[in-house]
Amino acid sequence: PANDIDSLRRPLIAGSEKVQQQIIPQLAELGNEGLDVLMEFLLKRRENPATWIDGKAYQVLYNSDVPQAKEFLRSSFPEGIVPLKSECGINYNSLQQLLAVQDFQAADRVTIEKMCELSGPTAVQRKWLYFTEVENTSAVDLQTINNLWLVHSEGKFGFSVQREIWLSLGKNWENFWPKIGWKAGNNWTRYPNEFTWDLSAPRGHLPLSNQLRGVRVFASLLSHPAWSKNPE
Ligand code: UYC
Repeated sequence: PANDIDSLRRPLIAGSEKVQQQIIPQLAELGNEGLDVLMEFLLKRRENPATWIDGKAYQVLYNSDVPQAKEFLRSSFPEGIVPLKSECGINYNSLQQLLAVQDFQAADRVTIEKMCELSGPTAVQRKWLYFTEVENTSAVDLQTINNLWLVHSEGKFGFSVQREIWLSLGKNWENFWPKIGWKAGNNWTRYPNEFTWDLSAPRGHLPLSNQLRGVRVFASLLSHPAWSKNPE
């Protein structure tokens, strides 16, 4: 195993994302020594914004039952690897934890709840948003939610991914829905069972945004300044 570790350690640190993506599960198979390399990797990269590669390494440690891994995360990354910044005093720990175990369905529900919390008590009671509320939502908080989704989904899910696809289609909704798996032919995908709650989903499939009351809320979300401003 010592040999295996050495031959994986170097490409984990210096390899391309594709190589890193393949190496992380191999290290996970190698027990404590493999986990040590993942811990070292996360510490080394912690000054830089977390990417989905960090997310993969973090998830291996988070989902391991090895005590050293648990202790490492408790002391070095108690709130995960995405800074849980909020301008509105909102706690994103529950979202972080659901995404760390890739429970995308529960994370999707919590995302809707947090978006309502961000808009205030009347939106929380209503359980859905007005587009005017979305326009006034904090960019910092939206970026936190989005970064959590990106980092824990191999960069596949998140509002910024949806925005990128939407823009690439010239903001054409009818082309957009099938592209992200929300409509097939004339049929809307039915909530919740017809949606794909794992990484086999198309890019941009999650998080969901109920279209029952029209497209304006989603349009406001995808047009929000949070996505054109540099993250702070
Ligand atoms: N649902 O079909 N959706 C709900 C989606 C529509 C409907 C929730 C997404 C089309 C009803 C979420 C799509 C439609 C409810 C989503 C989708 C429809 C409901 C839970 C593809 C009928 C019960 C959160 C665009 C043709 C609740 C919430 C209610 C719920 C998401 C029906 C996350 C992405 C147009 C009847 N759907 N939704 O908001 O409000 O309740 O009555 O989008």
